[in-house]
Amino acid sequence: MMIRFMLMLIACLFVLAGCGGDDSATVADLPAGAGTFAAGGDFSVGDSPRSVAIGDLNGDGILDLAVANAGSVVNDLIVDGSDNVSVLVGIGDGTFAPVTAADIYEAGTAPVFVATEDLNADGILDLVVANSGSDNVSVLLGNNDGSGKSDGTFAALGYDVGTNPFSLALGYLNADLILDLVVVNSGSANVSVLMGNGDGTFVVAVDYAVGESPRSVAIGDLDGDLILDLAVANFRSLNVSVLAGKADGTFATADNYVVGASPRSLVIGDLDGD
Ligand SMILES: [Ca+2]
Ligand SMILES: [Ca+2]
Ligand SMILES: [Ca+2]
Ligand SMILES: [Ca+2]
Repeated sequence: MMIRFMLMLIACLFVLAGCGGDDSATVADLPAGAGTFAAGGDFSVGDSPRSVAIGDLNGDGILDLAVANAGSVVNDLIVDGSDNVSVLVGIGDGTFAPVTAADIYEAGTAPVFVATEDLNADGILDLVVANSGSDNVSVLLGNNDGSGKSDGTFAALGYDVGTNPFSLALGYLNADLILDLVVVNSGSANVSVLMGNGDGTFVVAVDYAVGESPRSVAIGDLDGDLILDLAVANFRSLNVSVLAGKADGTFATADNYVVGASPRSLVIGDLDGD
């Protein structure tokens, strides 16, 4: 096996957004020159925030937050969902404006993960949301204000994926320089790969089997062929699935590697410096 990589498993770090039950996002400021954090403040969002993404979502040069409000999800079962995403607009001093109705965007049922990238290369950040309860992802494209800048609002599209999507990652899986999407489906033991069209839309998902109850995916070139591969942490089968990428954005059947108990998250890096 020529794969040269090491996978570092890290514990589930729910930074900023709580694991459920607390309906506010906590922000800590990093003082200049210091390696410590001071309390920044609590800002109300929706029910049971589970994930947060950071970016300048309204194009004013100040970082903002998008928070996925999952409602109550217990052992993958949705008890109650607020089914939306809250956008907290940064003021520039480390605090955020109060969320108003205009800052709340409907997603699918029980959104548990949110990421932000510019999917259609218009210079305006977009949001991608994994909806655990409705087995789909919501793509919220940032709206143009008519002058080429963000107007601070989003329009939603939806794409079906596997059962109980838990998290997702974005990367350039083929050579078209258009971002593509990988969604981890905890309930159906697979990942859904959705190739981007360039206009913010995606083609219908292609699914690849992985281990049981996958929770997290990382994208990186693990075998040095300059084509991105996937590594998936499988919570219940106690292993990591590695799917070697092909140049067209498809993937080989997974190779599985045993790891410790209940892997939830992983990162890819050159850990031995070679
Ligand atoms: Ca902003
Ligand atoms: Ca965009
Ligand atoms: Ca692509
Ligand atoms: Ca590769």
